[in-house]
Order: sequence, then C-alpha cells, then structure tokens
Amino acid sequence: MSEAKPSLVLYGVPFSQPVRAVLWLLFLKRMPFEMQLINPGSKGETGSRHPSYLEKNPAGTIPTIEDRETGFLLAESHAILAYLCNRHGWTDLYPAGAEERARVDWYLHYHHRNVRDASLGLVAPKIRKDLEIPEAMQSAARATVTRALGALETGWLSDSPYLCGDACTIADLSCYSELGQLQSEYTNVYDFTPFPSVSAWLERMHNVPAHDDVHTVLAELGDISQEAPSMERIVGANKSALSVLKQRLAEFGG
Ligand SMILES: N[C@@H](CCC(=O)N[C@@H](CS)C(=O)NCC(=O)O)C(=O)O
Repeated sequence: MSEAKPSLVLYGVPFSQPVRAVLWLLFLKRMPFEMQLINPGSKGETGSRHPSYLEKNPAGTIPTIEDRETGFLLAESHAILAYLCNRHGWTDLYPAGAEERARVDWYLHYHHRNVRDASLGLVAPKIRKDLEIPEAMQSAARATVTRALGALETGWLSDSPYLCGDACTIADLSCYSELGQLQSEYTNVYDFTPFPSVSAWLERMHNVPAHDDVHTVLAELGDISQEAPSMERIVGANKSALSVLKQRLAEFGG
C-alpha cells in the first residue's frame, strides 16, 4: 500500500467557521487531504501570524490550502470552496449553469459582512479574548446577524429548502458554518425561534453527510452561553475533533 501523503493540505483548526466549511466539502466528497494545525492570530511557529505562514497567506487567516505537487496556494474559504468544485467538477454543490452558479455566488458575497458577523458578535468575544472586541462592535454585529436572519427567513429560505434551491450547495455549507455553531446543542448563544424557516433549514442541514464529524469540535465544546470556556477546554475540543477527523480521513485515504 502506498504511504504517499495526499497532495492537498488544509491549514487551520476545526473550530474556525470558514475552515469547517472547507472541511465539510472535503469530507462530503471523501477527498483525501492532510490537515495541518495553524492557530489563528498566533505569532508562534504554528500560528497564522508566523512569517512562514504569512508567506503562504499574507492576510494571516485560516483556511489556506496548498497543493504539494504544484505548489498552488489559495486562501479565503469561498475561493477555496469554488476552486475545489471547479477543479473536481462537483457541480452538484456548485452548479454549472450561469444563473444557478450566480445565485450561489450572490449568497457567498453577501455572507462576509452579514451572516459572518455571528462569530464577531456572539462567539469570538468568548473564544478569542485576545481580540478584545469592543462591546459596541459586538452589539452592532449582533444587530447585523439578526437583520441577516430576517433576510434569510423572508428571502433565501422563504420558498426553498436550501439557500439556492432544492439542493444543498457550498452556500449552505458556508452559511451553516456560522449559524450552526449558535444552536442550543452547541454554543447555545442565539434563539432562532423568531425564524422558523431558518430553524427548519438548520435541522435539514444536520442530515447532510459528514455533518456530525465536522461539528465534533462544537459538540465537545458545548454550551458557552453562561461562561466563556477556558483555553484548556477550547484546545481539548479542537484536539478531540482532530482525532475524529483523522480517523475518518484514514477511511478515505487522507
Ligand atoms: N474571509 C476569510 C475569513 C477567515 C478568518 O477570519 N479566519 C479567522 C479564524 S475563524 C482567522 O484566521 N483569524 C486570524 C486572526 O485572528 O488573526 C475566509 O472566509 O477564509
């Protein structure tokens, strides 16, 4: 049996929302890859602000992917999701038709300054104390998320089971990587009751293959609504998640 390492490397940690979106796509497609731990914001040797990582991604963010064979590097989760689908012909998740694809892109562009604020307003203040996010910024981010949920409720999810139609696409993977983490069985920091269509979609997303594997980190971390978790708890959750991910990866050659 060949001992060769997979050509694709994913840099990041399982707790990171955009990393989880990429992880989910790779797991769904049973694509062999190697995960290398890079800690967001850290200047240490395995940190996203270390010069060796900044050479790969000058923005110092995770995720980044690298193709060992060609040296090709790519960051920004949405660029990565689209590239992987283009490269491997995964048109089920990123439709080939110009209009269908444009609708997915529409959501992906919208995501950044809207749904993405879920992490800024609700999760990062408890997990990334180092960022010292001002209270005014947190509350503005929470207001943005509530507005975005209204748009999902009355727009994207008002008459279709998934964001862009009848099937799950990379738009759903990205959106869920933000909103899914807030649910009561995970961090429990947001009440979705006023948004029934979004709540039904969150439930539906649980049935997308590999959901549980990719969200082990959140199940391990548990409820943070009352108290910010200790660094040990966060590190422990990432470690447990990594070991589950590695077991699964071994099943499909990663
Ligand atoms: N727009 C980027 C966002 C990436 C991002 O914000 N990643 C966070 C971790 S969730 C990060 O790397 N932060 C680096 C830092 O805090 O210095 C993407 O979608 O990939």
